[in-house]
Order: sequence, then C-alpha cells, then structure tokens
Amino acid sequence: MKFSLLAKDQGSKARAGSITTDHGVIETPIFMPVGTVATVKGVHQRELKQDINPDIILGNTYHLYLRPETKVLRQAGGLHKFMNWDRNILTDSGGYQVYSLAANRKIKEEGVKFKSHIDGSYHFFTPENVMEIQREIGADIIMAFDECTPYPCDYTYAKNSMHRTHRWLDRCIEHFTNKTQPLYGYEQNLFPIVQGSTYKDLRKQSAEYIAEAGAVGNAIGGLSVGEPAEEMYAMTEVVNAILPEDKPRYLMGVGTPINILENIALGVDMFDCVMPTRNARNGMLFTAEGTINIKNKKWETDFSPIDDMNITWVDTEYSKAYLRHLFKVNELLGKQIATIHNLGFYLWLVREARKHIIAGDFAVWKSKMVKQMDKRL
Ligand code: PRF
Repeated sequence: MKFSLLAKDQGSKARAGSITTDHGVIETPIFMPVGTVATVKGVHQRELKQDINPDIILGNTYHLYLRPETKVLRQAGGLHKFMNWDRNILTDSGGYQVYSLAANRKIKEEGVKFKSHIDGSYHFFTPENVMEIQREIGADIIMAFDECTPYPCDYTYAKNSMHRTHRWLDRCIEHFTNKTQPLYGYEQNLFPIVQGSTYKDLRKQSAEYIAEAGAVGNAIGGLSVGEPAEEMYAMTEVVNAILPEDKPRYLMGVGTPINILENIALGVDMFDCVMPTRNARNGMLFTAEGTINIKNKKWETDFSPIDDMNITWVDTEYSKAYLRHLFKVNELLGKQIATIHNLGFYLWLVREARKHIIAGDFAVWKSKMVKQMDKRL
C-alpha cells in the first residue's frame, strides 16, 4: 500500500491524498459506506458503483464470521468475489461489535469469549484468530483486535484496557507479519487502533505506542461512543499531533456530516459510519442545507425534488411528497431511495472537502457548511 499526500490546507490540519492498493486508488479524505454483512444495505453493487462511486467499502469480521461463516468466504475466493465488488474493502476486527452486539462477553488476556447475538452460541476471538479470519475474508485493509471502551469509562479501566489493546496489537502484528501470507494473490494491510477513552494522557500514550508500531496506516477508536463532540475533537487533535503525517489516519465509526468536516480539519483521512444508511432507513435525509425528516406532515404535498442539488439521480427523479408516502406505507423503495441519497451526499461532502483542500479554501468552506448543515428543515 502506498499513501501520497497531495495538498495540505493552510487554515487547518486538513490534507488531501491518495492511497493505492492492489484494488485501486482511494482518494482521501474518504467516507467508506458500511457493508456489514457483505451488502451495503438496500443498494445494489451496480448502483453503489455508478451512482455513489466510493473507492472503498467496509465489512465486519464479527458479522461475516457468524454468517455466512468464514469457510463460505474462503470457498468463494474471498469477500470481493463473493459479493461482486472489485474495489477496495476494509474489515473491522470485531473489537467493537463484540462489545456492542454480543449477548454477553468475557474479556481475558488471551481474548474475548462472547455469545452470538444471532443464536446464542459461544465463540472466542483472539488477536491471532481475528487476523486469520480477516485473512480468509480477504479485505485490502484489516484492523487490529482492540477493546473499544464505553463512555463514560473510569480512568483505571481505560488505562488497563488501553494496555491490553497494545499487547493485543503486538500479537496481531506478530501473527500477521510472521505467520501468514495473503490467500488470494493481493496484498493486505494491517492498521492498529489508538484507544484511551477521553483521557488526554492515555490518548497520547496510546498514539505514541501505535506510531511506534510503524504500520502503513493508523486508526483512532473509542470515540463517537456517546461523548460530547467537543471531547471527540479534543482527542482527535491530541492523537493526530503524534500519529505520523505520512500515513493515512482513520477515525472509526464517525459520524454526522459536521463531525466528518471537523475531523477532516484536524487531519483525519478516512471515515465510516452506519449513520447515512441506518438513518436513511428511518426516513432521515442529510443535505447541504440541513437534515430532513421525510415522514413529517409538512412534506405531504411538497412535490419539489428530494434535493435540488441533484447529487444522485434519485434526488430529482422523485419528489419529497412521493418519498414521504413510501415511508408512510412502509415500502422498501423508500428506504432504497433514501439510502442512495444519503450515501451520495456523504461521498459528495468528502469529495468537495478534498477539492477545497486542494484549492486552498477548505477552512472557509468548512465553516460555512457546518453552519448550514446544522439546520433541521
Ligand atoms: N474499535 C473498532 N471498531 C470500531 C471502533 C473501535 O473503537 C469504533 C468506535 N467509534 C467504531 N468502530 N475495532
């Protein structure tokens, strides 16, 4: 994997760059649509490519390991072939889902024992077997096995957990670099994850440890778990001052369009979040002018386009009144239209950010957008 920095903003820490892997170029800043179980919910791969056009999508180790199970993906020749997606894929390690989804879990030094949220069966994740599972899934970027602490989290717990995440990272690196080869003929790249809850000294310590590991890219975890946005930004700032400049930085599970712009301004290059897809399915639309709850009565006879910016074709093909109707009668098509709209908007937003970083007026543009997008229409 190669990362090139193309431009740095003068008025902030924002950067524009490009990551090149065996599945092509990822222009940064990037938003990665979430495709948890080998599908970006509600969107055909053809629409995803043609209408939304992301260079990379995300999959989840925890979910794919439980269903369809790793053996199926191995027989398929990896996740790319299985789901018919020939661009980049990143898989999260399960270090978050085990804590947020599993029915119960027990953390030990060796790994985490957890109960499946699907059938109640017991499983054990270790740094080593999570590397193995991600090898069999075959994503271009794979994540170290970590513990995402909840918010709030007491200092002692956060500290012990951070050290365990560091020890697990060493085991991930040892297994990934010395014990295995990629299975499907293209390179895989391991990103470690900074933890440390909302404590500046822990975040600093963790960022130093992660930077020292010398990986091709680095991630920041444990944020956007309920803390105020200002605390999240403060942690990103502390961490980004330490993580190497010449490696991509990935902020996991963030966030709203405003969170994304603020974190781009702090030097983050990669994002993922279920928000555009999940909120779409609940009738919430993101636009450059603010958010829309399409189920509101006020749209009942509003026959204007969903969004006259026309970023994706659904925006002008359908009216607000029609989309509201589809939600009111709970038709699948409503969720599909809203998902294409929201993902199209998120990808538009990061592409615009990139353009403005290159043009040199990112900070000004960002302030204007943040004000605009804070509204409820
Ligand atoms: N760790 C991992 N995945 C994650 C997170 C984390 O801390 C987060 C936190 N927002 C989202 N996804 N492995």
